[in-house]
This record gives sequence, C-alpha cells and structure tokens, in this order.
Amino acid sequence: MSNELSATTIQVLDEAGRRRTFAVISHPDAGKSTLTEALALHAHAITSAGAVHGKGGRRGVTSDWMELERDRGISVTSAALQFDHRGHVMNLVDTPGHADFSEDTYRVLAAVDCAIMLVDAAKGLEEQTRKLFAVCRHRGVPVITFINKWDRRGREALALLDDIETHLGITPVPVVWPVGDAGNLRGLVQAENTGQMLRFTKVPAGTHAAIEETLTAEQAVEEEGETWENALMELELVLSSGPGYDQEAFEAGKISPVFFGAALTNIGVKLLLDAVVDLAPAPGPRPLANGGARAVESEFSGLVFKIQANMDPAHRDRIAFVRVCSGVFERGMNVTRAASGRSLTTKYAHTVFGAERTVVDTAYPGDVVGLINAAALRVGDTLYTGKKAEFPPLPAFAPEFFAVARPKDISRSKQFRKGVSQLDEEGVVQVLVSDRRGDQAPVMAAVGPMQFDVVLHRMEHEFSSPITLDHLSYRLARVTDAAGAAELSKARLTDGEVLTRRSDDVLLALFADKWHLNAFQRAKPDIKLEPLIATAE
Ligand SMILES: Nc1nc2c(ncn2[C@@H]2O[C@H](COP(=O)(O)OP(=O)(O)OP(=O)(O)O)[C@@H](O)[C@H]2O)c(=O)[nH]1
Ligand SMILES: [Mg+2]
Repeated sequence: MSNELSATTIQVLDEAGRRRTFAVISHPDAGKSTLTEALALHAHAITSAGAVHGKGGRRGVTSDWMELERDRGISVTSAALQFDHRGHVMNLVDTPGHADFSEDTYRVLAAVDCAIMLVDAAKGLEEQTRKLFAVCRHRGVPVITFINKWDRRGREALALLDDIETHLGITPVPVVWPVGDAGNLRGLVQAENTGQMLRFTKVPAGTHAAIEETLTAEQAVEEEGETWENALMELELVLSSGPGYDQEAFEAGKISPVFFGAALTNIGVKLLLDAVVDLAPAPGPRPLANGGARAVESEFSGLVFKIQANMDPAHRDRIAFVRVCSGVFERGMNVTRAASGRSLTTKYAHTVFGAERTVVDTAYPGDVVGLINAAALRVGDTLYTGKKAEFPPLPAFAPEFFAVARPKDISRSKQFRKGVSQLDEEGVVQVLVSDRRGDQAPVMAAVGPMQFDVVLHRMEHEFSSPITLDHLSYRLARVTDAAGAAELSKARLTDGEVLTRRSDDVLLALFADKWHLNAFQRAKPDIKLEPLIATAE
C-alpha cells in the first residue's frame, strides 16, 4: 500500500474535519427553536430571529407545514440549517421536543455527531430530556449542556448541576458560569479565564445579537460586587470537586461541558457556538449493519434520516434528507440504494435552510443534502457508490394509538390516497391495512395522539382531502408472521384483536390491552408475537 494519500482523500479528510453536525434536543419548550435561530443569527446566517420557524409574530419563511407549528407554538418536525462559522461548516438540526414526535428526533440523533441538550433553568431536567439523553448515550453521541432562560427566575446553578450528575449519571463540567442568579443575569465568566467578566446588554425582543462588553476582574468587583464574587466561588467549588474538562471523556460520554445563557436574548449563545467548533467531534467512521465501519475518506455513502413533502408551497415536492457519511457527494452522480440494489441519479440536490433551499453541487461528510423527488427513497435507507455500505436500521417505534381514516368527500379519493401514502412515506404516522376494513379505510398508527393532528391538518391543507378519524380501542402492536396471520384471521370477531399489514409488508397484530394479548398467547403459544421498540425506553 502506498503511503501517499490521493488528492481526493486529503480533500475529503480536510473538508470533513471542518464539519460540525449537531442537533438541539430537549423537553418541549426549553427553547430549542429559539436557540437554533440565535445560533444562526450569531453566525450571520440570518439577519433577524424568526426566519426559521417564523415565530413570535416575526416575519418568517411561510409554508403550510409551519402554519401548524406557528398555531401551536411547538415544533412538529425537525428542521436542518447549514451555515459557516469561523471557517467551519455547521450543520444544525432543530428537533421537536414533544414525545409524540420523538420518532423524528430519534432519527435525527442517528444522523448527527453531537447534541446540545437544553435545560430550562426553572424546570430543570424534564422527562423527555432524560429520555433523549439516554438515546444519546446509547448511540454514543456526546452531549453539550446549555442551561437556558437564565434571564428568568429559576433554580440554583449548583442544584441544576447536581441533578444532571445524579439523574443522568454524567459529570457536568462548567465551561461558562453565570454571574447572578437566574432572573438576575449580570453576565458570564469562563472557567478558563476567571480574570474577566462578559457583560451583556439586551437588545429589545432579541432580534439582534446582544451587545457584549468585557470587564476586568477589578471592574467586576467594583461594579458587581458580591454577585461576581459568588459566581467565582461557585465555579471554583464545582471545578475543584470534579475532573475538569477532558476531550476524550467528553467524546466517550463521561462528561458534559456546561454553558449558561438565554437563547431569547442571545446571551451566552456565541460562547456555545464557539464550543461546538472547538469541542464537538468532526465526522468519523460510521458503523455498518454487518460489522466494521465506513471510513470518512471511503467512497460516497449517506443515510436517509428524514423525508418531508410540501415544505414550501412554491415547491410542492418531496425531499429526502441525506446525511453524507463518507466520500464526496456530487450532484448528478449515480448512487445505489442499498435496500434494493437499484441505482438512482441525484440531479436535484439542495442544501436546505429551514424551508429555504439552494442547489448544492458538492457535499462532504457531515453535510445534509436534500434530494428532491427521489420517490424510491425511504427513511433509514443507505445510499452509496463503489463498495457496498449499509448502515444499521433506524428504530421504528411501537404505535399505541390507532384510528381509521376516511375521506370526508369521497369524490376526492385520489387526493386521499396520495396524501395517505405521502404521510406514510414521511413516517408522520404508520399506515396499516386491516383485514377487516380493507384498504379503503386505512388504519393510522401513532406513537402519540398529536401525530393525528398533523395528519388532519396536512390532509386538509396540503392534499385538499379533509378526513375523519375514528379512534380504535387497540393499544398494543406485535409483529407476527404468516402462521400468526392465519390464526388471527380465524379469531372471533371481537374488538379485542385484529390483524393488519403495514406498508412495508410487516404483519402487525393489534390488541386492545395486555389481557387480550395474554389470552391469545395462552391459546396459541407457538404463534410469533414480537414487541416493537417502545418509546418508554
Ligand atoms: N425568558 C426566556 N424565554 C425563552 C428563552 N428561550 C426560549 N424562550 C421561550 O420559550 C418558549 C419556547 O421556545 P421554543 O424555542 O419554541 O422551544 P422548543 O424547545 O423549540 O419547543 P418544541 O419545539 O415545542 O419542543 C418560547 O415562548 C420562547 O420565546 C430564554 O432564553 N428566555
Ligand atoms: Mg421547537
């Protein structure tokens, strides 16, 4: 083997080294979308907050899909942004916090190299944040902690860190410490440079970056007195009782660097952005389904982690979001879809920024590319050129809510079918056909009921086919096989159990409750009934 690396290899390694691909995660309302916009604002990728999700009455990039988000004030789907910062290419994915949309968030976590975990200063560690943290740990995604909303009254900094240590089993290591309690934020001090205080002046409504001034320690004592001294004391206390920052320990998930600030008023956001460049790992080798790993400098490979249609009314089309895992992506290249072995061209490739997009000609490991109208692609697909690559499958969650969908206006059955299959492909819900109801009345299966709200809204506004949903009393789904299907079809016609077929041909037996499941299992002990991944994990 030659010691000389080819020019392409050097270029790929260099470009990959400049990439930071990360997600923002947390319980609903901790401020992920606000932080996402503040980060983009700091990198000068947008000129006023509100451009991504169009929140708070500010002018945003409008679309049907975001209309629902605006109405509710919550994110119902993840959004990818790319921008430059300090010579690095930042690929940032904002995720929805609500548990009902957690399948989307879990898929994003399969596509990033680092996560920023948001903690609301007043609420502390909330349930969904803990679950998402557990997923990061399981997947080996290192976590940076940002304690948000320090501009409002909240808990004590030391107590919050204590909770992280106790409940998450990871050592929080402060990189930044707040000067002033939550609700009385005077400024920030950096662990590496306790000789100065960073003071911020709020700009109304956070439409622009907060103005920052630097005080020397003497000035800080003079102007902030005890508040400054307390901050130094607390910081010293935490640092002296812990291991200190260590890059290897961070990447191994043993420690989490901690930042404080307020996303809404852009305080502490720049320090966080710099930390992503300095601390978050660049794309590395990716584990393959059958063992081994794909090195970043290998030929092209990518993972489809999300499908979204109709993001922009001006472009009524379907985008498959691909995270480039290795090699160079060039628009127009032929790639192979691992699941089918078929090849497809990538003529229409875009970089997306919220709902906006621009044509992309070349992309490198870590980048997120949107492939337009690649109808064959499904969430979880691996694409590659050259030597075959197949990444491990993405988790599919166990649905716990089921409803039969019917068009309100049967003359619009074509729009109805189109809408249902589109929402199925995106994974907005799983679509099942039950042996009793047939394919005229598909059964929508969801992890949480809010997914149904998205279905109702999108069917009406995007597909012009308003629907009714009749909720069914099933709560449990089990994967079965042909033998199980035969038995279930023979079962008495009660509402206790039913056989369904998912669009990927997986057979799912649905049961009203664990008693019906147990009774069926006792009667037919040899029948295959395997659980799916539960969200409670
Ligand atoms: N006071 C204060 N409010 C904040 C801050 N950051 C966010 N908020 C507010 O918190 C609310 C929720 O913010 P979002 O950014 O929508 O939260 P999210 O985490 O994206 O929520 P989901 O996407 O629904 O999970 C909004 O009203 C924000 O204005 C902050 O630093 N200080
Ligand atoms: Mg959000």
